[in-house]
Amino acid sequence: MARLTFLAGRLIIQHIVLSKAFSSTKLVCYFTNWSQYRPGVGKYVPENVDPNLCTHLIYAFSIISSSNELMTFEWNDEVLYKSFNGLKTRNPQLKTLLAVGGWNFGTSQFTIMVSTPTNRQVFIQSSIKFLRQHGFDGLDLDWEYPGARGSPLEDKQRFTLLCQELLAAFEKEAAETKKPQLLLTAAVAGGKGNIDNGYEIANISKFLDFLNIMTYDFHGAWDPSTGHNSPLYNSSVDHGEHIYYNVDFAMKYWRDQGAPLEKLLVGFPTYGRTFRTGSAAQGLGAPASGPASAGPYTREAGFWSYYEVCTFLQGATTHWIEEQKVPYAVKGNEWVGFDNRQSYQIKAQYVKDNKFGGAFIWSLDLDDFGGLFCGQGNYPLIAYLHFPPLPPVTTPSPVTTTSHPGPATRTSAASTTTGKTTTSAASGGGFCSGKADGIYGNEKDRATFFQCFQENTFLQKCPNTLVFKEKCQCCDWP
Ligand SMILES: *[C@@H]1O[C@H](CO)[C@@H](O)[C@H](O)[C@H]1NC(C)=O
Ligand SMILES: *[C@@H]1O[C@H](CO)[C@@H](O)[C@H](O)[C@H]1NC(C)=O
Ligand SMILES: CC(=O)N[C@H]1CO[C@H](CO)[C@@H](O)[C@@H]1O
Repeated sequence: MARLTFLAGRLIIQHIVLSKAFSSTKLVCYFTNWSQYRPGVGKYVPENVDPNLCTHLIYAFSIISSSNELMTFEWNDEVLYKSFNGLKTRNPQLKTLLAVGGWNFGTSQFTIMVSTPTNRQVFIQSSIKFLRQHGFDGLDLDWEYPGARGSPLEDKQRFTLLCQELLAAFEKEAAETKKPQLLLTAAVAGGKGNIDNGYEIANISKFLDFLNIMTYDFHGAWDPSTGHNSPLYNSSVDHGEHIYYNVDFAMKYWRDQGAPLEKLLVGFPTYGRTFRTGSAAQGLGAPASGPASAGPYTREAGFWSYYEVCTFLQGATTHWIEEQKVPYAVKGNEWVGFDNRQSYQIKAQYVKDNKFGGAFIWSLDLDDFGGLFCGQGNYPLIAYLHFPPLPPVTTPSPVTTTSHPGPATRTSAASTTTGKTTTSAASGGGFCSGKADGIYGNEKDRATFFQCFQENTFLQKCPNTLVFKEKCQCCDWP
């Protein structure tokens, strides 16, 4: 008993020493207000968040009202804020921020808000009140993007003014109330054109506590050929502007224009981007015609959560892009570029080698948070991120580099035992012949379902004891 107590004590001390030594390395994780609507086991609410996984949590998103005030978006945001900020009782070191904006919110209300000193002050004062009222520790600006998507070029300077005035107001409020000062951060573009149009880098870096560089969405179904969502480096198939579309270029571009290293956080996606390819060429840079089928949980064509990727990987062929240090997988005519533990390990080493301030994750709900799909435990990607990084993953190698068989050659059932989901791939003549792309229940076995893509039949098995439900078109608890 005494020995156990002693050991436990040592572990705690080690933990404190370790967290102190690396306390400057941040791991910032985004929570999304819409993942609560995912069906079945995809549903994600603040109760699913592990309060010890990340150093900072960011709630996405709040919006700006037509009277320039910070406000809620979802009908139940205030309830969610409460349980979200309540996570801090279980980890007192944890900091929470509220993000404002996001891709869908667009730019127009930001443009109006920054256009006059009065509008900016209304926003700033309402933000302070709102953040304090709900117990957040800071504000994360997610304007996508100043100077783009309808936002005029002068918004570049006005964004600087917004950051400057927010910081001044946060300092003043902290001095007056004797409360710890609110944090001010921003999620900013990773694409060169948007960076050039959007930010006075050296100026805004002075006012922000840290900057989340969105080093993902570099390639997707909007492109005419396959490319990776978040490659670490460029590739030999990159031409024109595409040579800039990688993590390494974006991070060094921000750094070299005056953003301090310790404020720069590298974006780690917990999702992949998909394409539909022909059957002749299926490598990197192969012709593509739009997205693969939507995932059963995320239900957005072109985009699969890591746990949906895990289902797809059973029976698929996985390749490693050596130049870019990231994997992709192919099955039938579907192609996905994603991140796994191996690419996370290499990117974490990159963060450390280049002395960046840490990493941020988009997003918590897209990892295999419940450990049901990938056979790698809860949060297999996020929990794998350590600073300094763990040694490279060796056995079993998570990627193969075999050349893929054409769809027609995959006639036998190829079931695997690595994950908790198994798949058999059948030929074009099976269940899906004559059927539209999509997911179909299997009357003969409720623990399985058919995924049809261009009349190819893929029999998928639900993880664990889950069964397929027609209502959500997904696997769920029986
Ligand atoms: C940004 O910094 C430069 C150099 O210090 C300065 O000339 C410029 O006015 C600043 N921009 C704004 C909007 O304050
Ligand atoms: C591509 O990456 C390599 C290795 O990082 C680098 O040396 C090269 O300059 C890059 N090419 C371009 C066009 O950016
Ligand atoms: C489900 C849903 O509608 N979620 C919303 C969360 O907040 C953002 C604000 O940017 C909305 O755009 C989302 O639609």
